[in-house]
Amino acid sequence: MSSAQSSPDPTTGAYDVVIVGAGFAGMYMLHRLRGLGFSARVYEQGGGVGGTWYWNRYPGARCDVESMQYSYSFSDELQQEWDWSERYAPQPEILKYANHVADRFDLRSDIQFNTRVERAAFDERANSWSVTTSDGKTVQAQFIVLATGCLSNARNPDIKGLENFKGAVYHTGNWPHESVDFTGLRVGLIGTGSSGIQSAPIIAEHAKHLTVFQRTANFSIPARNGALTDEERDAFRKNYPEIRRFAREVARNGIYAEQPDRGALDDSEDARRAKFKARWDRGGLTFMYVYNNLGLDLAANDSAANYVRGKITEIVKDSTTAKLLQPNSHPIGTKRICIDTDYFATFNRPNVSLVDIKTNPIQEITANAVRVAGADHEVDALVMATGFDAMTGSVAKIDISGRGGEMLNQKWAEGPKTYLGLMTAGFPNLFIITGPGSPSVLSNMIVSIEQHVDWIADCLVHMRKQGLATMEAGREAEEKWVAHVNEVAHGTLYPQANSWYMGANIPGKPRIFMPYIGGVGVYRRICDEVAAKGYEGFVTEAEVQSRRVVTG
Ligand code: NA7
Repeated sequence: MSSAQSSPDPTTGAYDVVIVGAGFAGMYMLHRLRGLGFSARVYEQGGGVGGTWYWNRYPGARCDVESMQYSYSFSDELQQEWDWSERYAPQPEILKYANHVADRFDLRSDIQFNTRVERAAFDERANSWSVTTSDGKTVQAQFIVLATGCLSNARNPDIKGLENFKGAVYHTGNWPHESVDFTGLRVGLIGTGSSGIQSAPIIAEHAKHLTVFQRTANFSIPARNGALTDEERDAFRKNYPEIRRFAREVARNGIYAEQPDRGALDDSEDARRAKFKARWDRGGLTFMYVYNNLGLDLAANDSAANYVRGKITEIVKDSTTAKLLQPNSHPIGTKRICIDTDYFATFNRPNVSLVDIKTNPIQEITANAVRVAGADHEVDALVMATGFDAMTGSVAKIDISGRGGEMLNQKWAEGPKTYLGLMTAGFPNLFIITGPGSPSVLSNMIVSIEQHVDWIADCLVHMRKQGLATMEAGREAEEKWVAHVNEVAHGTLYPQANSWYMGANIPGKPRIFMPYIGGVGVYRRICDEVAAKGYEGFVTEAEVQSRRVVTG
């Protein structure tokens, strides 16, 4: 464990590395760099660590990957000592864990909170980055690592009249720190992605009335959440080496689970139903991994989708509402599948109603109502569960200029281009953690974060040993990787959905399937091979003798 605060170079005042963001990616990056003797400064716009888990404080917020797996693996002491209370940790507990990690590894001294990185410009003469922050200061660093998160740029939709609404408006991705009391209020909830689906049942328990405005009906599987027993925790702890290895190398999505060995249509209808039932009863994301072709074959996918649609009909008493809640516009799993606690049953409550805004979009929001098809649905408060400008949104908020003053936003105007999701050509020494073109949001994020951080740390050590001043993605390697990411995506059903994976939730955003869907194990092997071949596809420049920026 390192404890000393990073000091910049005493003569130049420059850091080796600036890290943007103190979520799980930024914290682990800092920890690794310190251990390797690099000086690093982290800037975090929030008032504390935790990233996504700092901002998403809405009622019912919890992770949809099981806690024993949604946790760091880099320290065995950490994973042995931390007690997760439930199968799926609620947001406050994940935030507590993030704070525990920050304290345990003494990270805070190198993190500047309440500070946004506004601009980063590569200086070609100095081979370093000039990083300007919201407090008006500029620092130099040889490297910049964007640990800005994939679901961190909350997006308020542009709905006519929203500014005229007299009641409180909340966004799930930017929830107040104080508790919000909906008792006795009529609440309107716009959005039925994971955040809407998690929060609706809790809001309904308190509100006088909850009106859910649904544009796209979503598939959701019961979480079957519950307290973890000591035996369950111990079983994980004893087997962590194998569980973590499996998650990294074998499971496509970085989650240790039984792997499917056959396609859905290889089983008889009865056998198929029995398997779907077993997974439904067990609950959780692994519903989608009962067969190996649900993301590839539409007929196979339909069998799973029909099963879930049938379950919705069983749960929801009013047949019109049940029909509306049945997703029909996309194959199951091609929009991030949701994991819920009593979402569909919530519509059986007398104080909950569902309004279809697909057939008739919201016309306008007035001082006290949401107007749809000429009818005013009166509400006292609005909850926007309308999602994020995913994967690229937080990168795009920073003015980043690379070689020749090229702006990253301009380079990515037609869609993000990266080599391995880690670097982008023309922007030397700039790394992105879980960037577009890597498995990222299709995986257990912590598995992907640790892989990227370790790869970047190894890369910086390599550069230091070799006396390299810069490294950047080669244009040709980048083109090939972008084509490969696209090709793999188009071999699946995923591009058929208007999902945030495709940028489809942001008007005007290019429709590109952003994450790499080849699986975390395959991807890790590719990254490791590239490194083993001397960082094949990357372009490097040696240090000029008189200028040694990296020390140690
Ligand atoms: P999501 O999954 O992007 O969901 C956003 C929801 O908001 C979705 O139902 C959208 O409908 C709806 N939406 C977005 N804009 C509008 C407008 N303008 N009008 C009406 N409805 C709208 O975000 P979440 O926060 O729920 O979840 C993000 C991820 O966090 C999740 O996948 C997990 O990985 C955790 P649409 O589907 O676009 O028709």
